[in-house]
This record gives sequence, structure tokens and C-alpha cells, in this order.
Amino acid sequence: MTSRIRFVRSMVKAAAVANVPKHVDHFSKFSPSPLSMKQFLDFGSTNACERTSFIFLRQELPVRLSNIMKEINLLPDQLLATPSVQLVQSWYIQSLMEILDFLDKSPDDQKTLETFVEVLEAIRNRHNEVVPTMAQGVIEYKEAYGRQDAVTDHNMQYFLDRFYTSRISIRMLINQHTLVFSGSTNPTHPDTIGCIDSMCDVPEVVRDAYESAKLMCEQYYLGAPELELRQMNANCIRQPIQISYIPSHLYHMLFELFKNAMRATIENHEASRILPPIEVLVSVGGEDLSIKMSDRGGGVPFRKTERLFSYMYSTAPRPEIGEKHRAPLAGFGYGLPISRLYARYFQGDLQLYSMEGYGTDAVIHLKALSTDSVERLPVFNKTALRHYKLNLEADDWCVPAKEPLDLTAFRTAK
Ligand code: W6P
Repeated sequence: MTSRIRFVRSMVKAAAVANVPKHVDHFSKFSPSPLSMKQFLDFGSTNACERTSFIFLRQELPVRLSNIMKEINLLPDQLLATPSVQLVQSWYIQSLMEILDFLDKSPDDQKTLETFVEVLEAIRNRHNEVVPTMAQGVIEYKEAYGRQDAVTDHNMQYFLDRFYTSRISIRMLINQHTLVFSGSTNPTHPDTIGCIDSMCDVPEVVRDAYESAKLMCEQYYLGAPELELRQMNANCIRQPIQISYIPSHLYHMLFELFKNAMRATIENHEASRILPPIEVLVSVGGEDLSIKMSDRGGGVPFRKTERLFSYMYSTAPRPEIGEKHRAPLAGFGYGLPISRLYARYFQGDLQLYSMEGYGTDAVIHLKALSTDSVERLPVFNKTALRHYKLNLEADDWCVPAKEPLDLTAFRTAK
């Protein structure tokens, strides 16, 4: 390449990047359009139309990207300026530009549709390392400012919950389009459409996740608690428990919970020979499908349970090579907060009920009906903006004093 061509290309690229804020302003004025499980399934079934999906995504992806890019821009300067966050931001800019390229392309051109799939796959790969990179940004911020105050923790939590939810949703859209329209259907799993299983067998995913966690656990502790699995289908007794869901999301949540439950169980029973089993109950009614996982791992003090979901508290520098042997079951990275986002993404939740001294119940609530399973998405608006603007005010609950109040001063007043 001649230096002149290189120069012209770099000017063209710089001009495109300079235009990005305008596009972000434009697309962030739209609210993201949450899809229901049924809509996801329809995109991939008989009346699947790649053209329709293309036209939807070339608008919806810029909307979702721009909404969250607005919030990235509102991060405190000390965090926004870290190399890690700058890198993540450059990925978002690049990906947005690549999708915007399709706005003036014809949806009737087969070549356009093919290129679109390739571009989406490239975007997905570009963003693979977003979670550890953002975690690195949080580490850099903590090292530079050493602050672990409640306000920073709250703001960080607010942003990262929204940011990671947005990321989950964008990857969901990309996965569905690329899986459904890159040809082959999955012959072994006729009920799957893209990454959704319309007959996801929940107890089966529980057993899969248990077996993987068990293998890891046995490697590091030379043993693992047993699984006791019960199920209750209140609609039709003794029928399998199946819902429309993304098996990989469910597996991710359960695997994380099993790792934590196993570690707690083993570390709480180091002295004795017997390990109490991990009990899992899967129950489905008219509205909810709930999964309760109970361990007898000694529990966590109530005061500390919120921290298990805190990005700020659970961000520690990645394990050194030397202490690698403790890493896999160590947990308490971003596993729990992100698992909770997966549950909430389709209107469910993940909660921990711990009783210090005994053990912990972790409960995943999912929607049993595909009509209730609708994406839960962040939207950038005035309410969101307020969260970033004013949070430096005094708390509206008293701070307990360290020393008891001296009441004698009041008694003398009579
Ligand atoms: C614990 C801590 C924890 C977190 C998540 C799931 C289960 C458990 N058990 O002791």
C-alpha cells in the first residue's frame, strides 16, 4: 500500500469516528424494543425471514449500542480515562460504525445479507473480553483512588448491571440472527431455534451443571457433595418440567451456584468425614418456575450477602499463576452478579437467603410462560441520567454512632 492510500484511509476512518457522536445522539433517542420469547422463536421458525431480521437489527443494534454508549460517557472521568474502559469504548464505536454501513444497503441483495452475518460474527468476537476488561478498569480505578465508599459502589453497581444487561441482550440478538440464518438447523435438537430451546428440560440442565461443578470440585478438594434433586410440576403431576428458555443462560447460573454451594459445603465440613448433600428443588406452577438450591455450608452473615453481588467488592486482581490451584472454585468473581442479570434478563430473578451457622438457599425464579418472558432492557433517559448526576447528597437514613449517646446531658435539663 502506498503511503498516500494509507493516509487517505486513515483520514476517512478519522472522519467516520468523528461522526459517531452524532449517530449516538440520534439512535439513543429511540428506546430499545424488548422482544418476547415468542418473537425470538418466530424469527427462527417456518416464517423465518432473513430480510426482516436484517432490517430490524440494523436499526435495533445501533439503538441498543447507542443507549449504553451514552451511559459509558457519563462514567466518572477517572474511570472513563482508564486504558481498559477506553479500549471497551473503542470496540463499541467500531461495531456501531460497522452496522451503520448497512443502512444504505439493499435488503434484497443476497450478498448484503451474507456480509451482515459475517460482520455480526466479527462484532461478537471483538466484544468477547468485555467483562474481564471492564473488571480490569475497576481494578485500575480502585488502585488509583482507593475508594470503596458506598456511593461509588452504588454507582458502579448501577452502571455495570445496566451495561452487562445491554451486552447480554445484544449478544442474544446477534446469536439468534447468525445461528438461524447461517444455514443448518440442529438435527439432534429439533426444538432449538438459535440458542433458545422451546422445550428446555430444567432438571436435565441442573444435572449437567452439577456434574461439571462436581468434576472441578473433585479436582481441587478430592471429593464433592452429592446432589439430591426433587421436582414438582403443579400443573400435571409427574410430567417433565420444560419451558422455552436459553439453556446456556440457565447452565451458567446453575454452574455458578453449584460452585459456591460445593465450596461452602466442603470448607464447612473439613473436620468431619461426611458431606451433607446439595438439595435442589425444581418447582413449576401457573406463572413461575423456581429452582431452589440448598447447601449446609455454614452460610454467610446477613450483612455480607449483598457484597456477594457487588462488582466493586468482588473485583480482586486476577489470581497469580502460583495460586492457580485455588482459582476455579474460588468463585466470588463476577459469577453471581452476572448470573442474577441472566435471570432478570427474561423477567426472572436470583436471590440468596443465607442463615449464618447453617447454610444458604439460592433461588432462581423464571417465568414459566413464554408470553411473560420478555427482555428486560435498560433505557437511557432522564431517570437514568439522574442516577449519574446527583448521588453526592446525604443519605436519608441516620448513620449509627460508634459510641452510645450519653443521655445524662438530657436528664439535667429539667
Ligand atoms: C454460600 C455462599 C453462596 C453463594 C451462592 C450460592 C450458594 C452459597 N453458599 O455459603
